[in-house]
Amino acid sequence: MCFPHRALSSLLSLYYFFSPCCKMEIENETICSSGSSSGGSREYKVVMLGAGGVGKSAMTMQFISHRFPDYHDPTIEDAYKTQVRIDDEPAYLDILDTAGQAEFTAMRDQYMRGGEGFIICYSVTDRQSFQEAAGFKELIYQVRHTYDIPLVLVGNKIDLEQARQVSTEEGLSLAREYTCAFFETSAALRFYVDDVFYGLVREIRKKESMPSLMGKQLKRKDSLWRKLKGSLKKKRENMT
Ligand SMILES: Nc1nc2c(ncn2[C@@H]2O[C@H](COP(=O)(O)OP(=O)(O)O)[C@@H](O)[C@H]2O)c(=O)[nH]1
Ligand SMILES: [Mg+2]
Repeated sequence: MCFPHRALSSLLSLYYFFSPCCKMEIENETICSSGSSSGGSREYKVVMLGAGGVGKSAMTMQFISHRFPDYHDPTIEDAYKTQVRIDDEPAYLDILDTAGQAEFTAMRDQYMRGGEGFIICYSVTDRQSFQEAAGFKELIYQVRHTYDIPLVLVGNKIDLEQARQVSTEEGLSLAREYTCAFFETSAALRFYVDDVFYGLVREIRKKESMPSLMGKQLKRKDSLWRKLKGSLKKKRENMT
């Protein structure tokens, strides 16, 4: 594989951040400001969204185990856990790597409801995947009835600069529309992978610090997430 380092070096400084405007809509669901915890660390429920083949699994694997898989079954939908320190605070990330077309999966509503933050991925080499990314916020809204959800937008595969179909400006413009952080990444080269997950945790923490949401309950979200994990387990058992 050829990696155009010169083109990449100009992209290496890319990190865009748009502060979510302080919408005062309260979610239909209850959210707890303290969240659930695992072994003393705050647990963050993260959902990877995006068209098939954009690199959701590769990014998750790189983040969790610093490895770029040769092959990852595109139909496998699974959850991964890891503990990291972000801004000097421990964080326990529970990452759901979705597969298939989110619009049609039976589990979609469950993970849209249970997730605390979403990473919306597209590939910079695939315009169709960018168009799909533009629809995800609306899908989340249909389930959550608020736009005030922690999000990060990710344009992956920047190592394939020669095959680029989506410009940085277009990604930036969608992130502005979403009022969310934006990163261009390469899961293959592990460029900006940590920044994506750290950025999302920072978004969730920022949202929690908003007084309007203090004191709410996370119990419902926890039980939804547990139910979702149960469905995933059942699906895996049926496959074997
Ligand atoms: N060149 C390049 N290939 C990538 C990158 N990320 C993923 N891929 C490849 O794209 C294909 C789909 O990746 P995968 O993680 O399975 O996509 P998913 O369907 O979104 O989970 C695989 O062949 C990966 O090796 C990347 O950053 N650069
Ligand atoms: Mg996958």
